[in-house]
Amino acid sequence: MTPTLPAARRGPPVVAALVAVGAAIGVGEVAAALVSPAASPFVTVGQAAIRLTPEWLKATAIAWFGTGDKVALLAGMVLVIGGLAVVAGLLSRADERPGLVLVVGMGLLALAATVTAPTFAPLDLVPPATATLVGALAWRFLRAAAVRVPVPPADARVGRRRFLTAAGGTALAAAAAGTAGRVLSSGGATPAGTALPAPAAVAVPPPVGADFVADGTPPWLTPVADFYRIDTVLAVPRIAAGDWSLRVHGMVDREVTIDLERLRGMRIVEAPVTLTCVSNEVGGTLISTARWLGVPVRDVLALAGVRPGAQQVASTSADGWTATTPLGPLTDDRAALLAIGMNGEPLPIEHGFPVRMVVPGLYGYVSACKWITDLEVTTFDGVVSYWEQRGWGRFGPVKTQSRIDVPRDGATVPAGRAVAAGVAWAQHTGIAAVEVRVDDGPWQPAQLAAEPTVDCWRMWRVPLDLAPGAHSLAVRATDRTGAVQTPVGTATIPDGATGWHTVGLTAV
Ligand SMILES: Nc1nc2c(c(=O)[nH]1)N[C@H]1C(S)=C(S)[C@@H](COP(=O)(O)O)O[C@H]1N2
Ligand SMILES: [Mo]
Repeated sequence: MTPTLPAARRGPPVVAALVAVGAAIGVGEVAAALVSPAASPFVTVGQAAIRLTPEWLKATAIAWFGTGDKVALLAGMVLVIGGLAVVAGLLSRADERPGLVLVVGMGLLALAATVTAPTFAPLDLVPPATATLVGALAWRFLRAAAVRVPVPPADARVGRRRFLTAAGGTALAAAAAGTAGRVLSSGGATPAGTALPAPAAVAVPPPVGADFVADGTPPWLTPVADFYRIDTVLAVPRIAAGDWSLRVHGMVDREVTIDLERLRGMRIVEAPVTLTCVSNEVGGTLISTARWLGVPVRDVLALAGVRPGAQQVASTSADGWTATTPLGPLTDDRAALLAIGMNGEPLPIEHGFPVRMVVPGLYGYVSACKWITDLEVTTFDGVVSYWEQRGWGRFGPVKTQSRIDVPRDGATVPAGRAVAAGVAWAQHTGIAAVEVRVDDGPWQPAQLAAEPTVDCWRMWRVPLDLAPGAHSLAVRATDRTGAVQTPVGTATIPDGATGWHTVGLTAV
């Protein structure tokens, strides 16, 4: 008869598996910080999930979690990894392989995510490789200690104390490594203290009478803290000003690479521009306005000399995201900028520090590349952008739209005189009229605020007479070509939502 070992408990192998995957993730963080800041295996796997997420699932995630979709993804990853560790731990009482399979499987996944990332460089292999090795060693060590914790009534104290010391020590080291990694890789970019060059000329007068804030519209210029933010990055690229450069190449007479000092020395322009996201639903808030300070894109393109036959410019960010913009809007007289300043401050990291592109009249996904590092002059078929690859339109001009900000949908207001107010936009074309309709009544022209530039949104207000009862308000805008906003509702994909924004209210 073979001697029977005391049956191991369930808990310790589970704790061992949780701590081992924690150790792998923590070591991955610190290795990334030391070797290749953007190559954190945890973030890289999340980033691959974002790249591979089908459109319908992305739409569902945004519908459920809104702009908190990234936090939801990271939380989901933690839950999945934790759940798998619990299962592997439970299966590992008699055999260490389930835990090894988990750690090595996670490592292979991270390696695959790393080599398929658009910014892959060989050094990026170090963090996932180190993480896998350390995770596997931690698992073998902790599991060996775990199975020595016997089930009572055997004297469990010695085995248990040894295991708790090993697991606790490893967990602490993993947490320290993870924290150190996060802290180290959050250095680098420092927008604060970078003085901005002065613009050569004040492009537009200060916005006087451009909003109806007293009636409930947003301010004409959006404070940076309230400016909407959309991008695919889980960890924002942190580029030190001194490390930044922009390569201009492709269908050009001569390839040029310019650094920040050279860019700052070029002709500086400041212009207010309203940015809009193509994913903005009718009535949505993915639209904001800022004063952008920077160098006209056409001046930078002129340094390189655009060759005949070129049709568009592909811009690439430090994280490998791409946008393609037709040459027309980049080279006509509009304020298409390589921006370094936003509302009088250096560009915040979240909005693209040190340099991003802004083009009036185009949705952000085809123009507003943040953390920009590369401009390739090409043909329409030469480069297919990140979102075009995922089924979104190639060109992305902003569609004429309008929104009711007050009264809010579902509001109860006093019957009688009421003021409705909101915003309308048709960037680079301009808004000529806004009308509001109560129920099936006549369209009533709204009063328009000042229009400092056609590249921005335009605020409106209209006094209404509301009889007691339930009502619905609809708004529609007319742009400066005379085109009236269509009532036909379409989805945001492939090239922007259409339809009239409508709110329901009760007058009492
Ligand atoms: N590098 C990078 N730039 C990007 C994006 C991105 O995912 N990555 N998203 C674009 C989209 S879809 C929009 S709408 C705007 C939003 O800019 P903001 O976050 O400054 O408002 O940035 C654009 N620039
Ligand atoms: Mo967007």
